[in-house]
Amino acid sequence: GRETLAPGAVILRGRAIATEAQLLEDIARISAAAPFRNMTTPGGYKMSVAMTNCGGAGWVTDAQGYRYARNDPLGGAPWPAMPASFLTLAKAAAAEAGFPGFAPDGCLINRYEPGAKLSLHQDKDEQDLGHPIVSVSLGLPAVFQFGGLTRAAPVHRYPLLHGDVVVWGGPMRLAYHGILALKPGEHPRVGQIRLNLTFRHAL
Ligand code: MD3
Ligand code: FE
Repeated sequence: GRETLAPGAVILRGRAIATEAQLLEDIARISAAAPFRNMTTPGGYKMSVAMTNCGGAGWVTDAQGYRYARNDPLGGAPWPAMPASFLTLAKAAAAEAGFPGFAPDGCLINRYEPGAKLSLHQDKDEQDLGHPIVSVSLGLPAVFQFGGLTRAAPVHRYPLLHGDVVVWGGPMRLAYHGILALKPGEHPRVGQIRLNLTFRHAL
């Protein structure tokens, strides 16, 4: 099923289910080479969400600030390559949501354990904000918060479930959004965590 949250923001419910096994295998391989880590914000806080990346552009944060880096700061090697399973899904979902020709150069992989959250923020570290972002949710359900273009705008809450794919583009590309603290639980194939992939054209 398809739901439109706002102009340019489309949820494709269950769109990733058909390829979940390959996606999970690829996440395991990527995180064996570039481990999940809890990065530090420029303000000195350790993020509760653990992150890694694949592709040519990886999102990182440390005392220097937020940015995209071609190499993993842990060890200095390039991030693992973007697997075909990721790229195929991201491109197809973007096209189905009205963004043909999306060519992501990076994928940020977020891992939530119970209690982990992502406070309300904008994604604006990408060079050209005309490109959409595609997100894929796997594992435990989460409550997604979706606001407006200012921090003061009212915030709506939506569940994001295993297999859901969301495409964010157009006027909503700079909307404030976040994830409430993950509730404990067990997903039959993913375990006691939530994983989220966000595909970006960053550099
Ligand atoms: C709306 N991730 O990595 S995905 C992030 O579930 C991030 O881990 C969340 O926010 C997660 O930056 C939410 C949904 C999402 C991603 C990017 C967006 C929503 C967005 C960019 C603009 C507007
Ligand atoms: Fe975000």
